[in-house]
Amino acid sequence: MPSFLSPDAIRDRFSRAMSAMYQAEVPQYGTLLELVETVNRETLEGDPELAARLEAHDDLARLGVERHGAIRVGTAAELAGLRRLFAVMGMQPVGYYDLAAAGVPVHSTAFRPVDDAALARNPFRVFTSLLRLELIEDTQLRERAADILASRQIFTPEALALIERHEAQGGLSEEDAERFVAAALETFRWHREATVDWPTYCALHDQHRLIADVVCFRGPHINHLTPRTLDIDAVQRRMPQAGIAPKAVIEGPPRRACPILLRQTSFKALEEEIRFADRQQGSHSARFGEIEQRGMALTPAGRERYDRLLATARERSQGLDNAAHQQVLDDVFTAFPDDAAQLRRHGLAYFDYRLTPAGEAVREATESGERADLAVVDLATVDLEAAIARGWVSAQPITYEDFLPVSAAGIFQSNLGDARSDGYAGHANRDDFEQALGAEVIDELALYARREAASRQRVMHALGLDAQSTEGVGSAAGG
Ligand code: OOG
Ligand code: NI
Repeated sequence: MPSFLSPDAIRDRFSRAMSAMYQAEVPQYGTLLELVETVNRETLEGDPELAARLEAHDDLARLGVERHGAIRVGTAAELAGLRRLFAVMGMQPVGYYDLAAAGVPVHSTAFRPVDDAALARNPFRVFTSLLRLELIEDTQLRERAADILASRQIFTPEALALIERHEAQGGLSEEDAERFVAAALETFRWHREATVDWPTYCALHDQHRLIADVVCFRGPHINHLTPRTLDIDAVQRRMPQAGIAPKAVIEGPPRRACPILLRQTSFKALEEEIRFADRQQGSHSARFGEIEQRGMALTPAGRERYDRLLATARERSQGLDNAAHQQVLDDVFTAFPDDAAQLRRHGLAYFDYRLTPAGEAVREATESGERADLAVVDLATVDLEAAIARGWVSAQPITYEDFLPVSAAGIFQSNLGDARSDGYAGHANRDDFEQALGAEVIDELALYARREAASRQRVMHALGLDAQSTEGVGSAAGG
């Protein structure tokens, strides 16, 4: 029996290697990491209750390693190859994001781990976009771009061989995993040399900077790596002191007592020296820095309300600075409950249920057959709500592990100074994307719903309340 290194361990090593590479190449990323670490430490010291809550639900240990990255590819074969590469690390395509409507000619998914233990270990995610060449209007240029892309290979022979070995054996040995991490890293490395001459670069760049970024280089260089902060407003405020200029506004929902979904901000892409195939010297800008603050995952009902309120706020906050923009968001989002119990009862967010120490005592009593201490309780009346009210069960919001299309478009755009902001006419095309990927993308909402249902079942079983109905509780009741 060969012994394999777990996909979680491979992912953990890979995300650390990627972070080290990016830190060496983009020093501002290192500065940002330090700032985020400082703010996180100060936030936890100032809010021991938050620290305890994160700890109790496996969210604290991962904080220091938590990152997401982003890459962009040009062809179906490249996207499918990435699916196989990320599978070695237990990362699967979750969610479909259409950015064409916001004027960015790509559609995307996020490769990420999906189960609780894997997320707790290291939730490393990579936002992966596929260029939609069909949105280039100029036929000749479109064909030229397709030809250039068709002739490149973004994976090293060693990476390909190890992906195949993983698929054939069902895993990789420790030694192979080490080699895999090093080989896979090559795909995401920055190259100072473009594969095309200067006129070709300019022609593609004139269509859209993103097209030039995807087509003119040897591979899909990682364009940012994003640490997770517990207080994005504080980091945004302190970025200039650290010598980093943040983008104008923080994307996503406003600051809340109960944070929802995802808030993000970034710093502008660097202008980097490039040598073109005709020996022309020039520059290209692609790589930037970003931070994120993650809140709770919303149910379809919660998400619908979020999308509606965000659209209203955006109409009112065009052109405003961050402070004014946040004020508008605050005002508009008063219509969204900001109390965990209410969010849960109204089925707006997903929750993870666990036994409290008091609940553990009830479980032990149940197991040993003596429920003397419960004699006063008519168990038939104890449903999940009652168990929570009795202090046997805690409900902790489930962290949102995914992305937001409107925010993602805002991040793209802040780095594409000249980008068109009017949408492309082409419609979202999930089928095409899945065809290119060679697999279906996983529905992120189904993952949260399943996780919530499993946690509910576990506590009810532990308390010997399985037979109870769970009607009216949280999101499972919604349709
Ligand atoms: C991806 C931009 C989107 C996010 O966090 O929403 C993104 C890109 O620029 O390739 O990273
Ligand atoms: Ni990002």
